[in-house]
Amino acid sequence: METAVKTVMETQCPFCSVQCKMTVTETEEQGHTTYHVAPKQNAASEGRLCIKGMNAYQHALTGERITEPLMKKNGEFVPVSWEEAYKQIAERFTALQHQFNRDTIGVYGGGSLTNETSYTLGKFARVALQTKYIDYNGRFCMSAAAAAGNQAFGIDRGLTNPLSEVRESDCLILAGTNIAECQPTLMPYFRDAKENGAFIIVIDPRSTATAEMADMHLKVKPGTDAALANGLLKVIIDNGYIDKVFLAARTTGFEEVKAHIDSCKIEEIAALTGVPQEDIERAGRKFGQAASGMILTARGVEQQTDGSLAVRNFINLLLATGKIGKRGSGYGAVTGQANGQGGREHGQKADQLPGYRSIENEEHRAYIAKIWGVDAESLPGKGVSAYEMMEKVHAQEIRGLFLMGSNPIVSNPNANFVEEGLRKLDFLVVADMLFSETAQLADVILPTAAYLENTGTLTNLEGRVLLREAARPAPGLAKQDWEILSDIAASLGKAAHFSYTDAEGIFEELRLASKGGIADYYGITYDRLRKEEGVYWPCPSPEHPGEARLFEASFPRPDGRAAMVPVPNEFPKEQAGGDYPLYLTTGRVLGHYLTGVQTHQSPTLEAQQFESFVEIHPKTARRLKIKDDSLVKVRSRRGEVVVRSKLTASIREDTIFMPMHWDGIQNVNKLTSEALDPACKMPGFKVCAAMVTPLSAQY
Ligand SMILES: Nc1nc2c(c(=O)[nH]1)N[C@H]1C(S)=C(S)[C@@H](COP(=O)(O)OP(=O)(O)OC[C@H]3O[C@@H](n4cnc5c(=O)[nH]c(N)nc54)[C@H](O)[C@@H]3O)O[C@H]1N2
Ligand SMILES: Nc1nc2c(c(=O)[nH]1)N[C@H]1C(S)=C(S)[C@@H](COP(=O)(O)OP(=O)(O)OC[C@H]3O[C@@H](n4cnc5c(=O)[nH]c(N)nc54)[C@H](O)[C@@H]3O)O[C@H]1N2
Ligand code: SF4
Ligand SMILES: [Mo]
Repeated sequence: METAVKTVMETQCPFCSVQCKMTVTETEEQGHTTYHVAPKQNAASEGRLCIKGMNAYQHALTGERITEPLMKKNGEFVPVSWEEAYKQIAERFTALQHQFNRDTIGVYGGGSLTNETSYTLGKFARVALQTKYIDYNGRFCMSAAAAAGNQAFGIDRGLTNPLSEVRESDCLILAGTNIAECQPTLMPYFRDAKENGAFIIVIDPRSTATAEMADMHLKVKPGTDAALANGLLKVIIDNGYIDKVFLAARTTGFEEVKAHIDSCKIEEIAALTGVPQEDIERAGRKFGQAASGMILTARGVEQQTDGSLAVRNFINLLLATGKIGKRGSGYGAVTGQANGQGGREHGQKADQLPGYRSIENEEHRAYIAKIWGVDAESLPGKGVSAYEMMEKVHAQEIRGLFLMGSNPIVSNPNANFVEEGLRKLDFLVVADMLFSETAQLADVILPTAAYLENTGTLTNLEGRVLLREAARPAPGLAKQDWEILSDIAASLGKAAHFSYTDAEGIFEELRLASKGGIADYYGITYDRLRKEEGVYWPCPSPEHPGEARLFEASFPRPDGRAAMVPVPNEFPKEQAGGDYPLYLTTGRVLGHYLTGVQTHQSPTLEAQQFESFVEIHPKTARRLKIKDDSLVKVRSRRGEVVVRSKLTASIREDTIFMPMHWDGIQNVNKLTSEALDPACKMPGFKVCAAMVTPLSAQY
């Protein structure tokens, strides 16, 4: 009798920032292969998994994986050897750099990449290609919160406290974060907090599953969070809930904030935000009176053209009430992608060197140049943000692009323009495991390892570094991302700087490169990560336990204090009216991930939700003669899409919502605007003016 052969794979989910651990067991029996997925204990997920994690193995094991390098010849992809692919890449990039200049090649990364790959990608751009143009999809994800954290606290780490302290907090404000669908395994922290007596306030234009758990839901008009935070601040200041001792000892700028708040009128804020005055007053009182409190923000607040300021204003609320640097009191930017945190620390950003060092700081440049064995003068300067890179692609200032871990045709705002630009490129290289919409435009596609096959560290939303080790070999000729980068660097004559043999070797270099930086990983080793359930950064020495709660004694700014700043109620944004009378906001659903390249490969997830939709309030729909579950056209000043209507009273009457997980005719980013936050270059994904019409009326 044939016996079953079991392969047990210990791994970590490739999707969101919780980074749940799991065991995937493959059983071969009588010619059949079955998979069993079981959650595994670790500190953040506490042994839970959501539906995406349970089904992640399906995209990694699909027959649709890219398993060999492909090159476009006469408009068709044909398999080639790695040698041929590398030769072609080196020749084309070098020729373009000779013909134009070094900066004519752009590098574009992603927050799903491990710390080791993110680090190598930054080095690849600066040392192998010597281009200043590198940025990554995290610009669309974390940049507003990062800017706000850096300005207010002097450091940007997702949560300033460990997740476990959510349970000990008396009042929680969840602003523009739909944890129930986007970090589902964290929900028990909030339910427990509630059982412990916490008061939970959710700020969202929709009654999401997260809002349903709350004690209060402020159904804000999209794009007006900065004003709403001013309203809450006003209630707190007017009622004397401020912490004078904390303000005097630990902050600067309160007087300016107070003067600004004194000039704000709560009725005006209520009218602007669409939140009733009594609700603003009650929420402000609850937060002001609570002994401890936390504020978490995510993309609802941050993906705005004033996103960094809106976050600063929520931070103002924490500082005014002294609710930070203490047990159960702190701030959290709920990071998004698997390595949304680590991916923004080690050099994928246009202005950044590893360890969160600045590419414009002479000392930082000299330190990193020494680690890399190059002249500091040879390091390029600061480049531009992700969408600005796409503008340069469109203007043909960037003629060649190296893309690893992103699908910009679907995820960038103003997607029609972005696609037009990418089609103009002289040479596009995409490293991916699947045929993304962007990969289809490539000249060369390089097959990479998926999460089950790839070793490296990822930093979760708490700033906890976790090790994920390869559990099976990559299919066919697919390689690890860092291997591909090292090989191309070698073809460009830079082998000496990229002589890595494994991910751990890169991590050892990253430890040194980050040493003394803000995001200091020096004390973290693979051995420690294997023994401990992850280690928090900053961790400056091997004996250091890692810092779980930040800011207990001081803030890492030159004066040791946190900086408060007055934030205006209004910021110029596209307003609804005329031909586009509705506010369109965008986001996510439980069962799909980002542009859907991975989750659309899962039959289980696809069965849950196989097409996009637009949420419309029934009253609005009646006015526009739109029936439920019917095809509609959604238009904005930039383009149009066709999706199915979903009538729901959970959304504001002046607002419609679309998820971002579909491409082509359903791609919501054909509608979104190219306007960026001037401080951090975050696009305003969360609000633009739009209109919906029944499709049938068009024919
Ligand atoms: N299922 C699933 N989970 C994911 C992802 C995924 O694609 N699918 N992606 C991961 C990534 S990369 C990220 S960045 C995170 C994103 O996590 P979230 O930011 O929580 O997700 P979103 O759905 O983009 O937006 C959150 C909420 O903001 C609300 N919102 C819209 N406009 C406004 C506004 O003006 N103000 C306020 N206050 N709220 C507003 C939306 O209605 C939505 O409910 O999720 C991660 N987890
Ligand atoms: N309208 C609207 N647009 C948005 C958002 C929104 O809320 N609304 N959110 C924005 C946010 S927060 C984000 S994070 C972006 C994300 O948007 P994208 O950057 O486009 O992210 P993904 O869809 O995850 O694309 C990742 C690609 O990389 C591949 N990939 C995954 N893992 C790896 C790996 O380890 N190595 C390599 N080489 N490839 C890999 C996948 O197969 C996929 O093709 O979208 C942004 N766009
Ligand atoms: S998607 Fe997030 S919450 Fe769900 S299993 Fe993966 S890491 Fe955990
Ligand atoms: Mo994200």
